[in-house]
Amino acid sequence: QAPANAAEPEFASADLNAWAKAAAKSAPGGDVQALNWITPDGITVKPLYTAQDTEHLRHTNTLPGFEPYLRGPQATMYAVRPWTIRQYAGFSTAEESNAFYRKALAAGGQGVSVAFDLATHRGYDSDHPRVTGDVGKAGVAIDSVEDMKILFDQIPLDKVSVSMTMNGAVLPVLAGYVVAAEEQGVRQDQLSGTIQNDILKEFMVRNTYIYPPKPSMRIIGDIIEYTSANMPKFNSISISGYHMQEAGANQALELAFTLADGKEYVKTATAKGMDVDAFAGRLSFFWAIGMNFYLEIAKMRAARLLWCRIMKEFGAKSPKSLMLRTHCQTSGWSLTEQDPYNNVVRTTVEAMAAVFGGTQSLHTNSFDEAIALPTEFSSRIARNTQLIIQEETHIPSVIDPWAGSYMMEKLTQDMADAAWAIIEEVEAMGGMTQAVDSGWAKLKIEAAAAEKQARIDSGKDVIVGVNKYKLDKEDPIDILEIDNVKVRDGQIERLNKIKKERDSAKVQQALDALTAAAESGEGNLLDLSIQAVRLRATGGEVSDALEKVYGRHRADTQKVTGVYAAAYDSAEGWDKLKSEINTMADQLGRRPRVMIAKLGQDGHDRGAKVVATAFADLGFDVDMGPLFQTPEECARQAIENDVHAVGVSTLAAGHKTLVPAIIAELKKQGADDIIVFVGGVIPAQDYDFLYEAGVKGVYGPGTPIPASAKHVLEQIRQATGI
Ligand code: SCD
Repeated sequence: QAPANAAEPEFASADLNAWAKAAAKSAPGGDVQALNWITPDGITVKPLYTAQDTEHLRHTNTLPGFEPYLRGPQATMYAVRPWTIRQYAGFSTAEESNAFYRKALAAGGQGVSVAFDLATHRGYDSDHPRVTGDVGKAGVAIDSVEDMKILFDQIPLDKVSVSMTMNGAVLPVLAGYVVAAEEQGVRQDQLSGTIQNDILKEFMVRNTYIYPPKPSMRIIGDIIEYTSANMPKFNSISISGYHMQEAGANQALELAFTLADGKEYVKTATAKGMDVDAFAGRLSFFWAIGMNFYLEIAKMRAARLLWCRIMKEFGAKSPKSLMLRTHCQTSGWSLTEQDPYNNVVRTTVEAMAAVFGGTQSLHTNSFDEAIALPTEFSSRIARNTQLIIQEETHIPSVIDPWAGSYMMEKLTQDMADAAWAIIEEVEAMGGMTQAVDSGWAKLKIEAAAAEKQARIDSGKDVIVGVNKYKLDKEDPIDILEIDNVKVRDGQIERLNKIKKERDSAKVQQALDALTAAAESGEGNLLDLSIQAVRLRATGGEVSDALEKVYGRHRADTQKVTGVYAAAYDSAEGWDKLKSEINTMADQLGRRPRVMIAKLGQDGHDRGAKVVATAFADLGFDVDMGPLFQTPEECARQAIENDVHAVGVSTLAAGHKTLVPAIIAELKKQGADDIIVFVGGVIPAQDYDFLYEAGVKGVYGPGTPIPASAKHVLEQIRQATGI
């Protein structure tokens, strides 16, 4: 047989026009264009890609380990070392979390990733009255270095890299980790790991900030300065798009805002006089990986290309500065409460996208995370999902396996272009700090979230088990419950002991030095925090010392309007509900008024904002409570505004404490005619408890907003007797 010769085709050569004619025969309405999918980012995904699509692309012939690092930061990638399996975890006490980490490491986990409780995030010790419902709930309670030492007991910090998701109380937490290591005999230059330390996205989406933006940026500058001088193996920041996508951003927005945040941090550090190559190699990134499979891979490839371009603009020379390294987490938002074992499949698909995209480190969610904290069983399946991809599939044997795909190369460029246009828009505004400060960036994400919810509620975006193929009956699954009162009592006991045994005068001096440095702008705040924590200053005290000068940031509660209504596609039910609301408004002499509230330290406000937008679009009069209200403050506002109903949005497991508390407060303040409903992440097991406490409606994830609105309207009708 003659050898194959590409110049002499064996078969007839491709004819795109002929294909278009053939395709038109089966395309709806004979229109091949109708097969295109326009993504929420505005990118057109076609049913067929050919060599023509890649002809004019500039970056299709690059190599991994070389600029622009589109194909990966390492020359050999997973062929030599697969990504780190780094499962984010933490709950209850330091003892319990430590036991969990050690078991996970023994069972194949490869790094530690600490989830702190919301009290710690927001700079409150466990004995603070504002955090009664939050201690130990959505993460581990850490008040002092004594807790930190227990957290890392028998985990050698010179060998195991540790990620800490901390942004608000970043100084006492990072200081606590450094001192805990020191007391384990580990030097600062031996420490490897990552601190999230990404405050800009907190102001946009995650909301665990403490101070206003400007002093928060100083803290970041100080941390970059300190770690680059003393902790060369430690990643000083994890610039995170994850929470933006979780809050509703499409991928182009996630990519653009995150890279724009990164530019802002580089500017902050260089403004301190640092050479870009002295710190940029330790900036790392963090993406969400959702169900949009091809685009997620394209996003990760595009991210590396754009970061290299951005760093060159800053004059970076070192390869380490030019290469974008990233952690990824499968999307928590994509998980459903309904038919929850489907979540194992969703997470697997997302994990594969992260791996094909070339992540350095990965967290796979547990299937029960839309309901409660993961159990040991669900955590094992989540971890094994990665182990199976790493060790059974041979996927890691090939570097950047999608390279050369007409589709993937084109989508990579399309994603890069879409994000670059947004980055330029942000630059024109003066950079991300301005875009965040003005509220523009947050509203962009909220609008995307409302659109997405409307597409789901109207059945345009399918979610199996939620808006299609629903089960008639859902069986409850085992969940992990935290005895919050017990954790809090234990923490308070340990706090009291520390305060009794330490040298209080010295502690006060160290705290005063921090306050002075905040005031003067001189000195390094991380250095001073380490000194205070070494003397056993608590996290709350370190945070307070700075709050004296900086104050606490209060976010405004703007909301988008009209977006949900515009994207909601089944007009029939919508119009009927609107007219029912109008009728009620006539009967009441005013519109039915609802306050959407967030209680405790739970800052996840995507759901609250989307519900507020949709209710307003339907014709309710909607008040949005500020974040972090106590039940007492919430009741007062509800009464002052004369609302008919308070809707509590809860995503951080505080509902069993905080919801009965708001009902009791309303009663105490003489307003038990105001009805209370609850939405968010609530295990089925807790529904009866909430109804017995007096709640009039519980709406779990997946409840279409018009359905909950109809139910609320009915309850208001009963309560007002019309
Ligand atoms: C890797 N190495 C190689 C190689 N692959 N060397 C040669 N050839 C190869 N093929 C080297 C690297 O250069 C590095 O060494 C070392 O091996 C470790 O590899 P790495 O790729 O740097 O991996 P890792 O140490 O795991 O670091 C990954 C990141 C890091 C850089 C991404 O920042 C990280 O671990 N981030 C995790 C963040 C996280 O877990 N966040 C949780 C957020 P050198 O270092 O010497 O170069 C959770 C959260 O927010 C949830 C939501 C919420 O709470 O709201």
